[in-house]
Amino acid sequence: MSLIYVDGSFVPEGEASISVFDHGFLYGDGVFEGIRAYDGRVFRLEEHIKRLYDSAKAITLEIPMTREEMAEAILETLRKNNLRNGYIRPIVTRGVGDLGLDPLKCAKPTVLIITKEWGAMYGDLYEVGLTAITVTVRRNSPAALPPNIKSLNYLNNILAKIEANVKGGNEAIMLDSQGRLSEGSGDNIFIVKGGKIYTPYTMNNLEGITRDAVIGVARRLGYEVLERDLGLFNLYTADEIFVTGTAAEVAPVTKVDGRVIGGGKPGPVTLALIEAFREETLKGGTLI
Ligand code: PXG
Repeated sequence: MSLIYVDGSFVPEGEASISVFDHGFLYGDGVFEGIRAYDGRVFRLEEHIKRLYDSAKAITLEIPMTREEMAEAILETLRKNNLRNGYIRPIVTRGVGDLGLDPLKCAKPTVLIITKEWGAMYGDLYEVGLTAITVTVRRNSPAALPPNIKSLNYLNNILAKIEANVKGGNEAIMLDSQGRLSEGSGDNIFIVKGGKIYTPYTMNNLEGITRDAVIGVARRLGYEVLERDLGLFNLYTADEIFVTGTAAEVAPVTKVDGRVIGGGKPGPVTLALIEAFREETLKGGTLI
């Protein structure tokens, strides 16, 4: 059984708990990260911690430890669990309050770190490609709940995933309220057209750390990568589509809304990026 970091202590999984009055539970009032370790190295730990603290800042949540202490707590949780490959989920909630939603009633944020073994999220779909569905549920408007905040409030994404499941897809693709391409339920989206790689601006999606890493490796391989407003037409007529995320890594999409993409199999650019990203995860990183 794994050990969970709960407010500075390591607690066996079966005993790790939070209060029913915790506003993370009651209102989704909190932030989190999804991080991965590969072969004893935590991939882009500093960037994940930066995003965690930025998300917290945006919701005026003061994390009760320094970034260095957070990094050390993450590494220590991995060590305590003897994990060299796995998934890491730091969570900071507003903490215990009363039944009213006012965060001023919450005296102290709750800090949790969960770690787990984790393999390839989409199994053998990396070889054949995902079937994606563009869902009717629109991505939260940045004017209401900015998608850049990795908050505990994931219902928008879950509604998208439900719709994809119902319609027989492996992943949902979300548009924003203007019909611009936004992102998947838990990953960023890219298209390849005429040898160039395109991805939406990050106004209407989470600024993914895998997205950033993939843009970096793609440019190093010599591809032009452009941020651009994209719509359904760009999606349906793409030569290749792939999604990126800590869980998904780089995953090809070969079918969208019944349209076959790139002959129905992962294309050469996607395959090159899968390979280059894999290599990237095995070098650098923070040693556990
Ligand atoms: N968009 C959204 C909405 C996400 O939640 C990404 C993009 C990709 O970001 P990163 O930084 O991971 O490249 C995410 C991250 C899961 C799961 O269980 C999803 C994420 C992270 C960890 C687990 O589906 N999404």
